[in-house]
Amino acid sequence: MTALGTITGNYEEAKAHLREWGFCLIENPLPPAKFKELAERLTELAEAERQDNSAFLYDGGNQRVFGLLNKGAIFEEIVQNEAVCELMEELLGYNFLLSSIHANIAGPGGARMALHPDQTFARMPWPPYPFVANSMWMLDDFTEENGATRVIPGTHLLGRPPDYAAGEGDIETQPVCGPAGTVMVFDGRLWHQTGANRTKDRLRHGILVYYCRAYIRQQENPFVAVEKDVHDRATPLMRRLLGWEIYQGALGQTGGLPT
Ligand SMILES: O=C(O)CCC(=O)C(=O)O
Repeated sequence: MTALGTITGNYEEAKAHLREWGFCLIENPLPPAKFKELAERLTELAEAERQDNSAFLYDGGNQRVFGLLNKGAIFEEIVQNEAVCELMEELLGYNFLLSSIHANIAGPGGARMALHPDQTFARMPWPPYPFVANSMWMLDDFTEENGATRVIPGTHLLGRPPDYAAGEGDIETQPVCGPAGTVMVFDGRLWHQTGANRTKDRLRHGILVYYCRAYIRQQENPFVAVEKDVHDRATPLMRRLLGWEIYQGALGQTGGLPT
């Protein structure tokens, strides 16, 4: 048991948590050595972007590292992770797409983020299912002190974002904690935020692998933003996730219907 949620290796149980709470926690979908490799690569990238002044720094101590598909083959591996993809299919249906992959590093002094669901781009009314869903790969232990992602369980069922004018942006949230090696999968309608990092010297490294239904526009345009060599070596699953496949014979055509 964590502060909130239950870490499980049983995907039927995880699907029940997604339905009830809007998130689930899955245990080591990859061996610990892979998480270590991810953490090392991300630390190297974040440091290099700080050094060459290209780092995206915000909220008083936090850093985003964008476009990870171009920044190491290990990131290609995690977007295709079998366990996460099974849960994404449950949330987003057949032939869902990769929307983006980037890291969010919560650093000492980093502020709590505004409370939000991920599908704020979608106009109301929302249908009774998510358009998008996210996964947070915990590369460090996520604790309340170091800025674990905070949520309000069950808000995915409200079918709307918080009403900020009515003060709902200030409703108390709870941290979703877990040891490094845990992945939180969450419904795009769930109200959540990055926690404040109240440590003196500990970074919280997390990678957000974000997916969308096959007919929703991807957050990052893969044909413009993803390097040619990544497309060239893409597996059949990766090609589908990037958006190379035609969906239901209708979307993604290049010069008419396939014969
Ligand atoms: O970093 C986190 O804990 C959550 C990030 C988040 O909510 C977002 O990027 O939309």
